[in-house]
Formats: sequence, C-alpha cells, structure tokens
Amino acid sequence: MDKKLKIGITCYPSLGGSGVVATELGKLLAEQGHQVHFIANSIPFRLGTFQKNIFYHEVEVNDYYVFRYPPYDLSLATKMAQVAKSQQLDLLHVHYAVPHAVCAFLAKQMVGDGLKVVTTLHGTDITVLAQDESLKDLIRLAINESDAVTAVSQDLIRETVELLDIQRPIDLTYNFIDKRIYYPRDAASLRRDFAAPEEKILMHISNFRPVKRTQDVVEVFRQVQEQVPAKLLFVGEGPDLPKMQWKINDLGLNDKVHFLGKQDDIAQVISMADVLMLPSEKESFGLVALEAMACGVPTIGSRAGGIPELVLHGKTGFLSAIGDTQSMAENTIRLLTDDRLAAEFREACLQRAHHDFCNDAIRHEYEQIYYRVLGREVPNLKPVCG
Ligand code: GMT
Repeated sequence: MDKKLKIGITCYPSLGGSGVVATELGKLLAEQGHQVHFIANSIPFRLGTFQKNIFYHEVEVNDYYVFRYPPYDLSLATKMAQVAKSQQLDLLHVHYAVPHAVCAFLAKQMVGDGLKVVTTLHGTDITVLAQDESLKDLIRLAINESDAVTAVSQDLIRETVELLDIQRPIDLTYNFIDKRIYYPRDAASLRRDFAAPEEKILMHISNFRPVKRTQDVVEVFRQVQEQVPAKLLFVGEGPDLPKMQWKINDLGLNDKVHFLGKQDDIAQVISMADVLMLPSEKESFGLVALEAMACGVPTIGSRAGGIPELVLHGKTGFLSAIGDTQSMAENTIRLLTDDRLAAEFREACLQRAHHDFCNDAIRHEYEQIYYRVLGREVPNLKPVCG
C-alpha cells in the first residue's frame, strides 16, 4: 500500500501567520513525497517557485446578479469536494475555523466519510470570532465535526475549550521555522541605512491591527530613546497605520521612526534588529517572535495568550503585563545596555528556536495526526532536527 498521502490544504492565502504556517507545512509535506493540493482563492503568498508534488486549485466565486454578497464559502466547499473526488484526497487540512473548517464539513457531506478533516486553530478564529454569539454555534460544530483539531498553543486550547465548551481532544502543534531560511543573516550594510553605529534598532512586524497594540510600541520607544540612542523600524501595513503616524508626529519622533512596509524576506530584515517588540493584546502564538528568535533577536512583549510558551522570560526575551509600557521600556533598556546579557539572550534564542521549534519535528507531528485519523500505521518518518 502506498504510504504517501494526498492532502488538500486551505488557508487564507494572503494573511499573516496562519497562511505562512499552512504554506510552509505544505512545502515540507511535498518534500516528503506527499501530494499537496492547495485549494484557495489565490496562490498562497509564501508558495514561491514551482515545487514538485504541489498543486493549486483556484476557487471561482459565482457572482450571479441576485447575490448581494457572492457566496465564497459555498464555492470553496464545492471546490474542496470536487478536488477531493477528482484527486482522491485522503484528507483536507484546513487552517482557521471560519469559514474553512465549516466548508470542509460541507465538503465531507458531499464526498462521504472517507474524506477526513483536520482543522488547525490559529487564534483570532477563537479569541475574537468565537466570542461572537452569531458564530459561536457554527464554530463549535466545525470543531466537533473535524476528525482531528490542532491548536498552536496550550493557551489557545484552554481558551477554545472554555469559550466553546469543547469536550473533544485538541492536539497541541506549535508553529515552526525553517532553519534554511531563518538564521542570523549578515545585516551590517542594511543596518547602516537606518541607524548610526552607536544606535540600537527596535523592530515591530505585524498587520497593525488593534490587537497588536502598536501605540504601545511607540510609547515604549519614546521612553527607550530618552536613555539609549535608538531607531524604531515598523514592518508591515494595516488599519492602525494612521494612528501610529499621528502619535509619532505628536511626540516629535519622525526622524527616529521608519516604516518599511510589507517585506518578503523577513529573516534579512529581522537580522538588523536588536530587539523585536510584541506587546499584543491577543496572540495565540506569535510566529514573528519565533522568526526573530531564529535570527538571534530577543522579544520584548506582553504575557498575552501563547507568547509565554514561546518567549522564555529572562532567557529569550522579557515579558510584561499587557499595556505595561514602563516595564517593557525598562526591560528593553536593560537588554540594550548590557552587551553580555544581550549575547546570552542571543545564544539562548538560537538554541531554542532551532531545537524546540524545528520544522521537521512539527511536520512529523502533523503527519502522525494524519495517519491517526486515517486509521493507518505511521510510516517511519523520523524528523531530522539539529
Ligand atoms: O496575528 C495576526 O494578526 C495574524 C494571524 C493569522 O491569522 O495569521 O495570526 C495568528 O496565527 C499565527 C500562526 O499560528 C499566530 O502565530 C498568531 O499569534 C495568531 N494571531 C493572533 O492570535 C492574534
């Protein structure tokens, strides 16, 4: 019997961490010889160049004139079922409960019980959407009807169980990094473009949504730059951008803060930084902190959600209560003014990222879940982690 699987993956192709994780996982599975079929409304932005065993199926939305809102979710469910039948998929692995797990549930009704569904919860599908009474029952249904459910932190599992009164088991599968991409890059010349030799660089990378508390980043930086020569670099774009710009202007910090926009090569950009700022209100995991860690950059952050499971306080970063900008500023100053401490943190970051969040190990965890739901024996696919 052929032990390789045929896996359909659906994710938000252009959105943040969940899309990155889904796409990188698909690439790793394809490297192992599994056939991976992405089913989405556009090519996932991290897919890159052609890779063997990867296929893409675009969802076309019916824009019939009576529809005020074209029914993307129904088109996606139908496409999932069509692809599952035509490609004889073993399973669908969907990232995000709404609408993807719901669509997968519908697809399974169309295809039959032979098609298994694995749902990965990433965060805001639970921490924000599951608080909405109009969606709660639907999210609970999608979770309960999946053949396996995974979540990216222990804290997200806890919150899912509490908010939705879920009784079924949820597997913990942390996010991961690819050490072929995330390692300390030579960023000396790039750094010179933004900061003088004596200046430190603080960096924040996100989609500038309110949960990211970008105003806190600016406030922490205001306090830090009064004591340490420093620059603040923002990477990304999003709804809070105007508010951030007003605040920076009001504080007279325009010449010390730069906006780099969305960047593709995050490892190269992060390698310029001395610290990453992640003061989020909600953060189920904080993939960007892991990416920074893998490049040797510690995080100054909040104790929100799953961040403490990733960032070890006093070892790979410093964590404070959400909104406690004074404590965050004090911790940043401590790291930026103590070279020995900074070197220790950097080493601890590299060790932790590359050993505890190795892509091959997490890929193997997902594979074990796939074989389990299919009732098949797990082939010997031992991970190779350094
Ligand atoms: O953080 C975001 O705004 C993007 C969001 C997403 O849907 O991609 O990220 C979520 O999933 C990531 C991958 O698992 C996690 O690392 C992020 O912590 C999580 N974001 C939140 O929980 C706010």
